[in-house]
Amino acid sequence: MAQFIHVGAFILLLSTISTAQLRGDYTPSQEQCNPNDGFGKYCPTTCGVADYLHRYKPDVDRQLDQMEQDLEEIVNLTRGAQDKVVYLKDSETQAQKQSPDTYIKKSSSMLDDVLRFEKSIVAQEDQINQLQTTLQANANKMVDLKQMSLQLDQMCKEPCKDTVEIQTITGKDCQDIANKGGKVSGLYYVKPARALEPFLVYCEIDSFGRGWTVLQRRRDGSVDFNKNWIQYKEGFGYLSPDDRTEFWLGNEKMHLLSVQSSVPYVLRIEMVDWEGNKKYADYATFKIGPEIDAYRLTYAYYFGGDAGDAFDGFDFGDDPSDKFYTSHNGMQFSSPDKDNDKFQENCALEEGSGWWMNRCHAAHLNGKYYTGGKYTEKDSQNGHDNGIIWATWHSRWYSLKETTMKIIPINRIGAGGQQSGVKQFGDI
Ligand SMILES: [Ca+2]
Repeated sequence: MAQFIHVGAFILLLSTISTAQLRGDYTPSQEQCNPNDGFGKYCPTTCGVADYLHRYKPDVDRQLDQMEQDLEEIVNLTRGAQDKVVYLKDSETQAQKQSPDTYIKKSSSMLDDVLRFEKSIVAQEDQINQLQTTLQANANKMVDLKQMSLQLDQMCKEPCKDTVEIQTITGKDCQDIANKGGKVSGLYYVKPARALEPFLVYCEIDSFGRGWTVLQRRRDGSVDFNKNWIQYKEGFGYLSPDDRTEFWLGNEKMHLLSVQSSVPYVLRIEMVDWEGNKKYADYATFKIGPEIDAYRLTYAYYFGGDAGDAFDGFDFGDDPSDKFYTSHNGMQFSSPDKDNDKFQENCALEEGSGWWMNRCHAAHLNGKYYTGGKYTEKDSQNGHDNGIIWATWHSRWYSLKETTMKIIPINRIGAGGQQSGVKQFGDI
């Protein structure tokens, strides 16, 4: 190709020179140039040719470049054409082979589809299995419900029974009821001397004909004893004819019962620990003052028992005044919303219960119910010993399982002797 350009350039050069000469715009210097036969009569000298070439070289170069570009374009076009030919040939070849390829592609695509469908089917099968499981579960539930429905139908055919049986005999307390012939323990109405209305109590009537009026019962922690003044005043929890529930009879009722007669009462406290051991403590001349005196607790003396006299306080070893400040005789009643204690704070509020708080207690039967007995500062509210405590029997970090507070006229407790009372309790 370079050679071709060279020849072309030469031809162009000659034609350009002749054209210029003919136009007469070139006047070569005779002094500088020697005639050269090669150029004939029109002179130009080799120098003139050189000058000419020098003057026209840029144009020639430009034109040569242009030519080169043109030629390159031609070459490119040629090459493009060749490529097209090759492409067409290939296309032809491919066209000949195309049919099998299409089928391969199509079949491959179909395989993909099949795989996809298979996945979808597996997923749907799982869903169907799940739905079948749910369906089966529902069917089972339906069967259960039908059975329950049948049982309920059967029950409804039987006449309804009043499951709470209230005894008909009434009296001023449970001993009075026992004296009038009441022989079974259960629910009775009593009307103490100064009571405006009779109210329901649980009477525990034993084989000696003694009628105990029950004031408090803990047995399973089913009732929350974290209550306020009004609730402790009126009573809370549940009375049951078979002594299966927990309750606080109420400070007002306790007051009315305990002050009604010239014959003083004995308060008996019975306790059961988590090992099944049973102990009791009796207090003579038990009285609860009126509300105006904040239901103050008083008794004459510790009447006996095997649980020890925790109402008299307990020396915990923390302070010399422990025993004095944990005694209960003469204490007013405190509740979380009413502070009548000897402590700068409110014991009842800090411990979450109502009681005849001092600063605060050695005995506390309305404490929090701790299943299992043992508890720690971490378990308790504000780190206080707030369980069901009888410090002369178990540690203050041991909460009792069951408690009962009940009263009986003092002249009846001797029926069969004090020991018989113990024996009776042991037989429960
Ligand atoms: Ca206080």
